[in-house]
Amino acid sequence: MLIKKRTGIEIPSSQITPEHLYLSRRHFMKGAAAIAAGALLAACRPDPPTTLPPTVAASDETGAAPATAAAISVATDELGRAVNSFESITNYNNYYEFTVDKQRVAELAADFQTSPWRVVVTGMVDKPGIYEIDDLRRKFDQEERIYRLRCVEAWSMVIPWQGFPLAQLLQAAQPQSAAKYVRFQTLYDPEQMPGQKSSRYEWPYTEGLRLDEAMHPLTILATGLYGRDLLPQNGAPVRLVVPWKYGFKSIKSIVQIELTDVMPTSLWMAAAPHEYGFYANVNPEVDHPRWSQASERLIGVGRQETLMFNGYADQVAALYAGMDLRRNF
Ligand SMILES: Nc1nc2c(c(=O)[nH]1)N[C@H]1C(S)=C(S)[C@@H](COP(=O)(O)O)O[C@H]1N2
Ligand SMILES: [Mo]
Repeated sequence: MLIKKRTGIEIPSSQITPEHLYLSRRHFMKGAAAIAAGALLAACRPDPPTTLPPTVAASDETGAAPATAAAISVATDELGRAVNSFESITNYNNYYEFTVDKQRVAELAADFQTSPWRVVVTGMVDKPGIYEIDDLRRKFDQEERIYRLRCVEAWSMVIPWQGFPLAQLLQAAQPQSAAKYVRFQTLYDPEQMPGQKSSRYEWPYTEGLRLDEAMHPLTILATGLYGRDLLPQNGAPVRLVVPWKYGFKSIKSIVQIELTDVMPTSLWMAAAPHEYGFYANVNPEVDHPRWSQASERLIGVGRQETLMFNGYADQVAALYAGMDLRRNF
């Protein structure tokens, strides 16, 4: 876990690590031509072997040349895995409200209105509240966290988020002693989010955590990545990030956070209860009914073994002491 404490509301670019600036500038300045050429290169290059050490410069899937070792050595997670490129993180997304095509989310979400935006904190709390997005940035210390994101579909990325621990917001709301769970809800607006017109899922997207999971210091509300505000495709203006759980728990574009004594039913639990449970902890030993979870494709690097709790076992395994992780999947 890499925590760089950030103070203040907006992170001035002078405070962003030179490595990130380097990485982002490298990508922002690359023209479409370079990317297209890279894609060609990528097409005729095999996936690196699974044994590739993560510290080896990881090129992104656009095939762009890897940054120099010196430039990326700091922009890694605590396991030494290089952060994915800004392009990868913002152009390969799951956001079913817009489309199920990961490579078209960015384009279809581009005009999504994320301002003004309010987040309601409600339910079993002594201090319910309505927060403007700027309140969230101002009232809670913004930090940078480099986290692995492991999708249940067996691909993964390393993402440098900005945000703040959800615990800070919950503490401000003062949960009542009967509160046991936190339920999160995405904006419901089928005009802006055409995917919500599909009756296949029970909209709006909802997710849930046990209160102790929600209070865990690794659990954050993210408002940015790579030193910039979130783009719509990544869940602007504010989304959850729970790095030891499958990516679908990290609900995007949140408008409501409710404390409750009932275990919330998530959109995915409702859609396919035998495939998606409440916990959804990353677990290489418990396969998805339709595919193995033993390994994953780290975008830009290649296939590698999946780690228990996505590599955060030291910090979170105690939350599940004595639980049958096969039954509580
Ligand atoms: N509202 C909402 N949140 C969502 C999703 C979604 O479809 N809708 N997809 C989830 C899934 S499956 C993953 S893997 C992550 C992807 O986050 P990213 O696109 O920012 O990498 O968002 C999660 N949060
Ligand atoms: Mo996912």
